[in-house]
Amino acid sequence: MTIKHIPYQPYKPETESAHAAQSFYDVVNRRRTVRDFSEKPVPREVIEKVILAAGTAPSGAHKQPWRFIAISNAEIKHKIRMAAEEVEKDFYDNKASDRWLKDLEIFGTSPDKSYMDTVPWLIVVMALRSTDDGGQVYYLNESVGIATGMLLTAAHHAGLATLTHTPSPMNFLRTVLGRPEHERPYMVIPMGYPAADCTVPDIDRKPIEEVSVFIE
Ligand code: IYR
Repeated sequence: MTIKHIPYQPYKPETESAHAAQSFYDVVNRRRTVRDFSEKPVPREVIEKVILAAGTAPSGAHKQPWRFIAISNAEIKHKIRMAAEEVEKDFYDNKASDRWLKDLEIFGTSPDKSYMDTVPWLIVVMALRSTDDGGQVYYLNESVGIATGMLLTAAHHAGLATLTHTPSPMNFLRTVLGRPEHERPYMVIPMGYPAADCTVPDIDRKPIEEVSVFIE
């Protein structure tokens, strides 16, 4: 049995595709990972829309195997900061290889995650290992990865800055947040306005020749 099919309503940009593609690129090309956030509040409604945008991602058999835990509660953010700093200390002091630390050196990252107290929202992305009623999910990492990318893009489009944080191991998130077994912590995304004096590393992006192969 197939689900009822309805006419597709194509999205038609107001300008021709070449122009629309250029302007979207101009917008997303300004997205940067940010580690200094402003305390300026972001209304819950904005975060809800950003999450809804993320949830438009395609997923294996349309199981939508994700949940976005949006935290503005100062105590919970602080708890997450403390637990994240503990695992990060272990990462920087013991777990990371010399090569890894060398690759990170230029970015000046460290176990200090004080931005978690400053930023108005922490979004913890959960990958659902099964549906809420115990059903099978498919292509879990691919599906959640796409949705997370869309979350970052939607936040950027709304003028918000983000950071992709992957404390390792991150199982503590499920305990701190009291989430069920089938939710696997996938990423922590601080989301808010950048601090007024925020700086970012002066890096380049690979040119089209390097990131693509065209077979025409
Ligand atoms: N998770 C650590 C380390 C880290 C690893 C990579 I790869 C980065 O691109 C950035 C940081 C941390 O958050 O500091």
